[in-house]
Amino acid sequence: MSTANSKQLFAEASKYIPGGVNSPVRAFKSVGGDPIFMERAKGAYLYDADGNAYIDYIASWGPMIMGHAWEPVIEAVQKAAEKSTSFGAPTEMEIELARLIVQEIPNVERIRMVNSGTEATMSAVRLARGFSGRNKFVKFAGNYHGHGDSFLIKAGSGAVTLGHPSSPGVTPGTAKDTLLAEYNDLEGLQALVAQHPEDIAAIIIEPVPGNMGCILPEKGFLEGLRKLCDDHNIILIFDEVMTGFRLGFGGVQGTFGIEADLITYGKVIGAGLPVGAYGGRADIMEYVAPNGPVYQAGTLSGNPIAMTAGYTLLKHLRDEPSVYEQMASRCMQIENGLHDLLKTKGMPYQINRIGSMISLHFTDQAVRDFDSAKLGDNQHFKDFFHNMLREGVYLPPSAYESWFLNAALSEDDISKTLEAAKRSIDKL
Ligand code: HOZ
Repeated sequence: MSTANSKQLFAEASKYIPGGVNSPVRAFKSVGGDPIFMERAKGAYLYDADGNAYIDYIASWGPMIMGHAWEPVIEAVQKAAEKSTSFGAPTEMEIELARLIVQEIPNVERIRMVNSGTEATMSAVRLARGFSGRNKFVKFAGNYHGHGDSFLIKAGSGAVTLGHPSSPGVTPGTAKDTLLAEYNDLEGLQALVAQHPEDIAAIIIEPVPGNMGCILPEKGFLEGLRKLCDDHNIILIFDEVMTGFRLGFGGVQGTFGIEADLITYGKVIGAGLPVGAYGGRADIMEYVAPNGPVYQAGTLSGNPIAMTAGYTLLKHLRDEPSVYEQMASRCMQIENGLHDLLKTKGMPYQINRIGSMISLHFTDQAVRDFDSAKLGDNQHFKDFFHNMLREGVYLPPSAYESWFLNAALSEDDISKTLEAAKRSIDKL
């Protein structure tokens, strides 16, 4: 398989773009080698600049639930583009998408559209602070909430992939208001809250983390978290940028039956276009400008093309819940197949899976938090990643990222993936 064109494009990109990429994980730093430049994608397949095809297990980090270039979205986007790509004034499509979400997600009583998950989480924390009059908030080690200053402390995803979970450029003044807890450690969290009884505005969490690999909440953890927030008048923010409309239409909230006070969403709201949103309790959301004093704005917020794309996708997912069952069943086939292969090989590994999210960690310890996620053998991951890539399977280029399945994956694609995994694991 030649990747000469990708290599050339990377060399050219590196002259103009820092590191040759516009988002660090794409640079392949943690797995080594040069990134693959994509030219197009259709259904479950990516096609690179050299004409190679790959079965895609990233789905643009979640949102391509129906697969790439899904016709209903493409048609809707083309029609919307003819009417203008941006107005900077309200449009009816913003209402359609907001109404769909508010009507279907029980505790989202109001929703504000923004342009990315990062904007959504930054805005939600600012709102929680403004509403409560408190300054501090809690985040969990290894959770990633985008690249807002106050979140880049023990962050997961690209930050830890590159070995910089806490970024230079974040001032001590900002960092002091971010309190850190360990995921799945309710007692530790209770103790932390007890030390700051009147100061914590919010607890923000990836309720099912996907940025230190995929990790599942242990029994009682999310329930205990909800109760703790109620007991201390703390606003609970679920960051569902990855899990929203993916684990099921209701995201983690729907899957586990737990309601947050504020919820943040990302690119899935725009079917892969640059969109995010935050929503939740009306009393809190009405505190946002122009009704309330907490400021947040954006010319591109509620962009007509992105709203049309998101509405088309979400309406389909609401009406066709079988999409979720199909993706989960394919994901389970991958899980079972990998178990068989890795057990036969006799090497230490863990697989975490929920719905259509899955991750593989080369360690014999259960992966349940940031510390255990760090125990994975990265050399094995690197080798596995590159073996799979050569076989035409595109996995996340970091052991700290979840894999995301899409509904365009066929039985045949799953069989091909497992055959590729067999050859890849044999070579480890
Ligand atoms: N770290 C991001 C996903 N968790 C990757 C974003 C990207 O490179 O596109």
